Amino acid sequence: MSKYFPNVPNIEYAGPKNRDKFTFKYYNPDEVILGKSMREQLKFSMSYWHTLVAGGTDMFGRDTINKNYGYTDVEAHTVAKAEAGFELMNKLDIDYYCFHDVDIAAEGETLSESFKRLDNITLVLKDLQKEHNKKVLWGTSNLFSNPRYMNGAGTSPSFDVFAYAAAELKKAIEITVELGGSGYVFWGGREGYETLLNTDMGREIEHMAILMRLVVDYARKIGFTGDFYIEPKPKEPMKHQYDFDAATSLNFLRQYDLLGDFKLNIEANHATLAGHSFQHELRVAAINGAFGSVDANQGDLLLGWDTDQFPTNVYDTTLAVLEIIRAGGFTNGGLNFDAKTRRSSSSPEDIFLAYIAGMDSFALGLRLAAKIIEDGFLDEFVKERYSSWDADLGAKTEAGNVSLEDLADYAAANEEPVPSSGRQEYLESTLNQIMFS
Ligand code: XUL
Ligand code: CO
Repeated sequence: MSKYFPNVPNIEYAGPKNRDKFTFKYYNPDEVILGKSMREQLKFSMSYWHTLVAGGTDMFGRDTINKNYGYTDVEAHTVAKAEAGFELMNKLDIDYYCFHDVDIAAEGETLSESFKRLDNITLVLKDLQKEHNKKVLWGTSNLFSNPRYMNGAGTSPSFDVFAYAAAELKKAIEITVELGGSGYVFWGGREGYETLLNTDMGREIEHMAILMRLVVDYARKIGFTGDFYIEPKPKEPMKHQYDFDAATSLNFLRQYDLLGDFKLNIEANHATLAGHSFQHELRVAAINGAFGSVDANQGDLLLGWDTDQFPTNVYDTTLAVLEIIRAGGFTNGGLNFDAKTRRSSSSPEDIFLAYIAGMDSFALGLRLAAKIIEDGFLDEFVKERYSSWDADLGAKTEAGNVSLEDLADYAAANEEPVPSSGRQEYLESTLNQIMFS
């Protein structure tokens, strides 16, 4: 099938010395690394919205890339877009995709028209999935673009808007189940505020929890066995969003007893917008048993907004893969490229080149993370750094078997404690040595 991208061949692994632009240099899908194929370790996924829908429009200019796929009629275009997506996944050897309801079928004039369009395209997607052996990583509902959601969806001050959002969520979860999706994402696009002067924050957050509980209960009732995810983001579009970062989202999930059904979908560019590193957000999710999925991209520190660029920073991909592997790897989740080409990368070929760049950067990250794990130096250093907790009173303290008096007696009987060096620079240079040797 080479109907929509005739200039692009199937992308195959050719090794790091190859200079053909349409090859993988590091991603060799069936090569086994750390006990699993690269394909299983990385579980790459295509984002329907950036890849098949977005045309490059920004605040200052209109589309630079044509995503009509040869059709202007809504129905024909909807099907062509899906076919183009499967051609792209086939050529890049990507097994999964993620979508918002409005990506797969444009919203109609009424709820019933929108739902009819969704039903039609779901049948098409189901067939395409079967024919090409592709799966849905997660589905979601776009509850932020339509003007009705300008004050939020689940957190809207209007009950009617809340109910409308519930209807859209019900349909989106039905489609996700129908397509066999293994996840469902809540990204709180406008679930936050512009000013506290007009906002009842406590009530809004409570409403969001009610809506999530209703969706979970309904989804389980209709047979959804996958994971729900919150995708934290601190701001943009709103000045403040309630799912600010991993820690804030976990607090919400715990408070409303939703942690049994939810994990986190960590996006690199959202992490940096929150003033954290990608690695930090992955670690917070992991130590709370809530690591679920990843939206892979990167921001530009000089721009400071959600540029959703394809990830090419190999230090970041390496440290991210290290966190993912230490968290036990992906189960229902995967690595979704929530990434778009820059506005001036304006040809269809650029989309393939961007995916190759992102996939190769994570593949190289996986190879380097494996080197770091196999080398063992970092693990050994951290183990040694905490070794005073491994025996005697340290171990008893961790086990909860000491009193404050025991600790005071111990401190009094000992000399002034001498903290040991954290050796940051030495660790950073040794990391370079491991990565580049
Ligand atoms: C927006 C973003 C979304 C979510 C899904 O910043 O990341 O595309 O991933 O709604
Ligand atoms: Co995202």
